[in-house]
Amino acid sequence: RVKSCLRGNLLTFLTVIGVFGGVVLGVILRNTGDGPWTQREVMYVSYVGDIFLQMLKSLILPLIVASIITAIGGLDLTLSGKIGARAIVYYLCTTISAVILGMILVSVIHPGEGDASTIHASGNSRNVTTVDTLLDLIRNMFPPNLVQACIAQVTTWNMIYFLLAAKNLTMLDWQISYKYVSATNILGLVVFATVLGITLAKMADKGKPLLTFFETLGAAMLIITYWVIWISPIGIFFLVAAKVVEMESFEVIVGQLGMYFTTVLLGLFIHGFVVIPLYYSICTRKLPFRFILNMSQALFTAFGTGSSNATLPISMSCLEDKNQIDSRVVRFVMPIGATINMDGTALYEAVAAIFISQVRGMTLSIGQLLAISVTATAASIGAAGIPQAGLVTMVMVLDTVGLPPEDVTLIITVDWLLDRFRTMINVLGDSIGAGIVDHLSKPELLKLGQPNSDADKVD
Ligand code: DAS
Repeated sequence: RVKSCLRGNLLTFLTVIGVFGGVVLGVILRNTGDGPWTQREVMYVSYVGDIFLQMLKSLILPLIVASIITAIGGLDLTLSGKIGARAIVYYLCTTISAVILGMILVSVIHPGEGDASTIHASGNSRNVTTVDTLLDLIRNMFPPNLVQACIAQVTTWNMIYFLLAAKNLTMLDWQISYKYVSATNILGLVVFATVLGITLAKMADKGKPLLTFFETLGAAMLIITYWVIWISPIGIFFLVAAKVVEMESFEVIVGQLGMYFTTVLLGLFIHGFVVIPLYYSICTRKLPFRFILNMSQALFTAFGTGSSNATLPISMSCLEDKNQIDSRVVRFVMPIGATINMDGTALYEAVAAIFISQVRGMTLSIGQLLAISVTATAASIGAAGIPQAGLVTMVMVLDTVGLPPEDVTLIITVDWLLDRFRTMINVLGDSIGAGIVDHLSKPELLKLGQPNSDADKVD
């Protein structure tokens, strides 16, 4: 136990060094050469980090499928149902409280006022759709593309199409891009694995051989994760350095954009380190400090990669090895949480949509604010756990209040940095959720006996 504790803390220390060292290297590299770095030059800096990211991504698919199938298949269906219900209730409560917090902060701070010099307004906002009746509200809540967003997970391909769309494509093109380029669908994978897990649980002994296969696959994935974790400080070092080198100058973070940046960051901090810990302490009657400290390796990886999905193997490892959370809970709720529970993203989408309406000089009605809170929640569910996915689904929230998709270009310059912070809060929210569900399910899990997760341990 002492050895693994020392190893774990050494890893966290090295990861922290990786993040801050990456910033220092990035700043040094930015100041060398005679002008901005080309994409090709940046690629040389990020190369090692990209390999690390690919290693993590290669684990995601088998890890998510094996974890969910093993977790659900290994539990009796009543308990699976209870664990799933507890997780979903937690996800809805924390996401809605994140949206409400964001709306309060952006309305009080009002970042959309003041010095507009940093805001390059592009395009003109269409006539605002009035949402005065409940019918309007419902009609506006679920524009066709929002449903698509919740079904067709955002992928890297969509990011490319989105960035084209953010230029001057119409919303229709945007819908087309969603429909045809969504290459992988993590949400669909989670649903499939859940259904297969339930089926194997119902099949009892007949399902055992397949269940054993997925148990072995999951154990192998976590062992590989353990090896990859040791590379994370180096990978994060180069990923952060490359981002610092290529980002637009910090000078843009002033005026309205600076106030917007501060509002989102303040909201993320309050939600992540006050609201979510409050949920934890109320549900478990314990203080959350040690729990959060044990997740720091995952939080710094989330910051370095900007991806909940890529961080998932490390989040699961921190929960099982450092916080001693039951592996049946971790492997059930974490893949689902990383896919649909994004508190940081929901808060950010609500703040950004209202900020842009402030910049446009719009006064939003109660109906519109309600519509934003609902679509921000739904859009965060529809966002995939990949870099800047929240920026893509934000277009649905803007559409609710009649703002054109191009308006995301008003905030795009600072989005890559905000994305890292909101990804950290997303991962923290998922992890705290696993801790709460584990605590609430403890009596039933103890009756089932210890999980056979020791097979995953490596010496
Ligand atoms: N980067 C996303 C994640 O992995 C969050 C976002 O884009 O809002 O959680």
